[in-house]
Amino acid sequence: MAGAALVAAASSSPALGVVSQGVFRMGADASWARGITGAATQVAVLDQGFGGLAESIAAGELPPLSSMETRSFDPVHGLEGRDNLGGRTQHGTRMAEIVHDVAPGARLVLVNYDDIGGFVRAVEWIAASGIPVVSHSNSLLGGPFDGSGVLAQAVNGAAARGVLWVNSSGNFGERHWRGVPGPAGTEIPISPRPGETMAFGLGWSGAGAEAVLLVQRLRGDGSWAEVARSDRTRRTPPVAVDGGAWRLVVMRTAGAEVPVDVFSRTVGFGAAATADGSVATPGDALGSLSVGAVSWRGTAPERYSSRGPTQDGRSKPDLVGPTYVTSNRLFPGTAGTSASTAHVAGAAALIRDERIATGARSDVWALRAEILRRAKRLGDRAATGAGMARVDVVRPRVRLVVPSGRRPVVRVRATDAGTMAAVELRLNGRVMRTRPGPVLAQRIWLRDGRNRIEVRARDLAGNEAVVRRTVTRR
Ligand SMILES: [Ca+2]
Ligand SMILES: [Ca+2]
Repeated sequence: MAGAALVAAASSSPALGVVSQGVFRMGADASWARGITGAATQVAVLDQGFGGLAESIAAGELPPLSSMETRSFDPVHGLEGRDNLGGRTQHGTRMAEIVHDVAPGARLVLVNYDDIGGFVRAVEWIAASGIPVVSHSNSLLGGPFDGSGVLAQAVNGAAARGVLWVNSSGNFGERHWRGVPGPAGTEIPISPRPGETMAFGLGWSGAGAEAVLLVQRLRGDGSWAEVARSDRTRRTPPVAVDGGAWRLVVMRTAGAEVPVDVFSRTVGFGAAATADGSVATPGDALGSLSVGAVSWRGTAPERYSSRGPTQDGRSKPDLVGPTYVTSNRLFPGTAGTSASTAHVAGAAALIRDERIATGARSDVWALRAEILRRAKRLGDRAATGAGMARVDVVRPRVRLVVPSGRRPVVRVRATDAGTMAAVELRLNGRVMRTRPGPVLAQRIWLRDGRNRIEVRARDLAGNEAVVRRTVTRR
């Protein structure tokens, strides 16, 4: 079949474990082919928890502990940590596995935190340690979301000290609401399922304005009972759902009428959701390279992937990374803007190493600019920014060898340092059958008269080469 995709699944080797499909989508393997693996760059994976770490190392999906550094800013649970809802989590371990897949030579620093204070201390430690790249796949739901919040300021501070901060834009495309609530309150309908745990946050811009979010449950007599309300961090505590009917009420309590953003950790807002402006913090930070999600197979942003603009009208996310990948065979289909972010952080390590190897500037702003320049443009800029993260920006190499004598055979060869996606060969406008494989090596038997040959070769990172040649045989 002409144009057949030559790569379908994650590749696997005893030395590297399972390697994420996103590696090949970004063309990270083209860097590996030149000996660039991230060995000159430390990458901090910042998360709330690293459960399952020993199992991952034993499975060969992460380097031995002696080759990594760890640091915990969770005084209660240590590196194992807990997630936003207080549950056990392996999230950080999954993220580290992805960074390791993309940049297997990079030295990983696993850092976790419990909440806002721990986050700020972790950021300070990372910046003071001189770690050049951070992968952080988490969002805080307490605003503001205009780049001025506590987390955003911490990230900006790290960027000013030379840290390339790669952050998820968030998975809130269907879990975000925006409106101007009145003093009597505005209702947001929700339909949580029994067994779910809910948590919400809200934010607004504007001095003097205040708002509060109430989580309410329907009573037997038809009135609504308050179960939880947002605190001074503008977040509600987790609420366990054991059935019943629920709603949110957002209420202005002081100051001018301003738009208020409400985010939900788990429960969708259905038809009431507003996808625009759904970037949480610190993905809203100026100093953050914020990452949205596109499947490693596709080009369209995922519906859940948070979209810009920020509350103060800036474009975010900055780019997207591949998601729905398998980086550890026990966890197929790791998804969300989280996985995308870890891929981009790994790509940043490779691109930084390339710049160091060629003597180019490797500081945070030069690196950031090059990552955005290399990205493969996609549609829907509000969701995809500069496009899909890409390490490999070199087109496939196509060679046509035309015989000088009377031998009626043209030899065609198409190769790429990364992974080839498709090669199409046409003779006089007709697609020729080609043998699938990473390298196209084909012979074309010429007919008498004019032979129009066209070769189209596209790598998985989206670089295409088109070569046309007319050979006349008498
Ligand atoms: Ca792996
Ligand atoms: Ca290429």
